[in-house]
Amino acid sequence: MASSSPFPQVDFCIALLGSGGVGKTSLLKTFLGQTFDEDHLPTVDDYYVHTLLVDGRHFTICFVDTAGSYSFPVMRKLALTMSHGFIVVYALDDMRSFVEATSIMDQISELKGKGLDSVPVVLVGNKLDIDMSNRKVSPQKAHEAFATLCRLEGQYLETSVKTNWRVEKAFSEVIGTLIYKAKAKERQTWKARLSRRKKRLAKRRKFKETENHGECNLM
Ligand SMILES: Nc1nc2c(ncn2[C@@H]2O[C@H](COP(=O)(O)OP(=O)(O)O)[C@@H](O)[C@H]2O)c(=O)[nH]1
Ligand SMILES: [Mg+2]
Repeated sequence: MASSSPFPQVDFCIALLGSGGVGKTSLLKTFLGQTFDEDHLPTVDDYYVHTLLVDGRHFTICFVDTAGSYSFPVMRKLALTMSHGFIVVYALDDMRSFVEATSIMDQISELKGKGLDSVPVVLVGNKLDIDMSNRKVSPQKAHEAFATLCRLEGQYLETSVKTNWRVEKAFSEVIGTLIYKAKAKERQTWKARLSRRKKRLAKRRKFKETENHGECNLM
């Protein structure tokens, strides 16, 4: 049946968060097959709907490319609330963007980490191609920051969009976890359905047996 909603049905939403200028739009565009752009055009909030074929099944994913920093706090909150997985980006040559990224991870943990289900998050240190003398955050510091947020499921990765290094991995980590969780949920639903059906059949059988023994007392 055709949907009356103007929006396509999506399986998951993944938000890219982080300060302005760290490479969120570049990461997403490169993942979606567009070429790397040296120019920085500040993003408002962009939504990309993309279909992926995994194990013979199509998954529709909405990517939310958010504006950096505090420019649009309401939009930021909306992206946090509506998304199922997160890619939090900072630039390796920018300490402020790292501090901002840890604060964003705190917010995600606060908002999403209270349920039983953990939330897939990848923390990305981008611009690995820069001169290492300009590096402001050590890998150790970043790993430590990630480890303190134990309710978040995921990992820390260093990428370079410029040299197309580990861009795909940043996305496949989050997407892979979401698909795994969706399949596990489906399996659980089927198991529960099967068990309900078995119970119903057993009840019916018991009722028939009682009826055959002439002990049925229904009117
Ligand atoms: N050297 C380098 N520059 C990058 C990299 N990724 C993005 N940039 C540049 O950083 C600037 C900001 O990128 P953009 O994707 O617009 O950042 P956003 O504001 O976080 O979406 C642009 O000039 C990009 O060309 C990278 O891996 N290495
Ligand atoms: Mg952008």
